[in-house]
Amino acid sequence: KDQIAIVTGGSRGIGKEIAVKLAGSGMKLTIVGSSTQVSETAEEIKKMGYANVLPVQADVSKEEDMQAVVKKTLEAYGSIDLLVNNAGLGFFKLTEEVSLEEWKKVFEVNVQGVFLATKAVLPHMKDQKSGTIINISSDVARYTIPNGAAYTATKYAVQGFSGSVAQEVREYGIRVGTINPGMVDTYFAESTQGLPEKEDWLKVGDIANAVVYMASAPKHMIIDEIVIHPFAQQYPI
Ligand code: NJP
Repeated sequence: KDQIAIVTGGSRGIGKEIAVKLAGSGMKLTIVGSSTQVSETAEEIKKMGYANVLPVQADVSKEEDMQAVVKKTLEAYGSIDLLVNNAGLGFFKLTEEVSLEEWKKVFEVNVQGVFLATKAVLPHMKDQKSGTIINISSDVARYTIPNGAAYTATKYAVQGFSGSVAQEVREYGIRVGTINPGMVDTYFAESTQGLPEKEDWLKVGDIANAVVYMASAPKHMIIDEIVIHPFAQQYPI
């Protein structure tokens, strides 16, 4: 049977490479992004030789959008086996400089978005009694950092949400896990991918490989969490 995946934030950065590697592993895909870039990215991936890439322009923080993503995926492919909650944003500044709008926005995308996408796929995964949900969290949920309290708080929330849902859906054969990357060279936090100063950082493929590994684990096995960071980034262990 064909294996079907939804990747949020699949238009660039880590999510785009997750999409490419999942397509390379034989999966059919829906990629989600809030801007029109998602369609261009789908065309790019198709040109690599992977025909089954459906772009859906949707905002993960909107319930009707995420319900529509699931509906369109089921109409196109008939099933959903993997959800990768990857869409996310971050900004880094002193706490007193964070506006309430910024605080709300980062929670809406990073936490509410994970909730709404998960909520939308669960009825289908429960019916089919299988499925995998991988949430791209962050190493900041394991090792707090200064100047990123709002972002850090969202990723702790993703950890808590993931652990709780994992227990809830276990009896349906559904696996939930997180991947917690350190610094990855992407467009994250208004950055640009490929800058020379990010040469030592993780590459998008490092995280995409972890997703493929986690998603393709045999059914008797669950990988709860992978923490992965550049060798150049030292943790206070
Ligand atoms: O970031 P970036 P990454 N609805 O900015 C999409 C985590 N992480 O790949 O909406 C739907 O290159 C956006 O598309 P668009 C991080 O927290 C990263 O690095 O069209 N989609 C784009 O495709 C995040 O969870 C680092 O602009 C929305 C994508 O999300 C994940 O990795 C370290 C959206 C963002 O691509 C991927 O981030 C770490 C919305 N409302 C964790 N808002 C790191 N890079 O160092 C955004 O620990 N997107």
